[in-house]
Amino acid sequence: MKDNKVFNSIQFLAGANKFIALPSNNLPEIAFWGRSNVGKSSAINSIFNNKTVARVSKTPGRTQQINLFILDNNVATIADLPGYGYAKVSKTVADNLYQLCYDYLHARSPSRIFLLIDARRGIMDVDNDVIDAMRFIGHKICFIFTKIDLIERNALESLKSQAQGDEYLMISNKSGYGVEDVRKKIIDIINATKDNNRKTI
Ligand SMILES: Nc1nc2c(ncn2[C@@H]2O[C@H](COP(=O)(O)OP(=O)(O)OP(=O)(O)O)[C@@H](O)[C@H]2O)c(=O)[nH]1
Ligand SMILES: [Mg+2]
Repeated sequence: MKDNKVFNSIQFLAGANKFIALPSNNLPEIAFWGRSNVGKSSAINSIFNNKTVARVSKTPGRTQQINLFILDNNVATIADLPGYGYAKVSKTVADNLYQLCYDYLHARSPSRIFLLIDARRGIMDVDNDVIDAMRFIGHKICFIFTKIDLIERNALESLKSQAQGDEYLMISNKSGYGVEDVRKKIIDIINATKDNNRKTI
């Protein structure tokens, strides 16, 4: 990581649909979670300047495992979690994926969870269930409102009020709006975590 807040590299580390199969480490770790198709994988690609490292799909519900990436040769781990709330995935698959994410968040204790919310829809009931679960575990949430290029400027205020005192950021992976703010936030999280030595199982 250079002083000018640009990340140098991101590399795929591992993907698994069983929590136990994920390689553990003690690096600061940041998880990207949110509804299916909200733009998690696209955000990882734009934040870390790599167009293809995380697989982006026009079809929702494609990512059915947790994918881990290593930032700047062991500065941090980035986790791309499978999205929730996609109606066309069977209930069994959806329940298994949710359990996978829940186990991950519970046992692996990421330094921060970025909860991505489609700016056109705002926080939905299905997000609130996840938010409640994360608060129950004791996780700090940072909302990222995505697809800002698709909403009117005057809709931004109502989004801010939805964050209700939690940290929030806004990005467009299409225009690049807000991406630099997310990078700064990630650097702050990494620096704050280094001293605390993130616990892993
Ligand atoms: N207009 C616009 N489209 C976006 C933006 N971010 C992502 N998309 C599009 O949204 C779709 C889904 O993006 P992904 O990054 O695959 O979403 P995801 O949250 O990883 O989806 P799952 O892995 O299925 O949960 C793709 O067609 C992207 O091109 C954005 O900021 N603006
Ligand atoms: Mg994805």
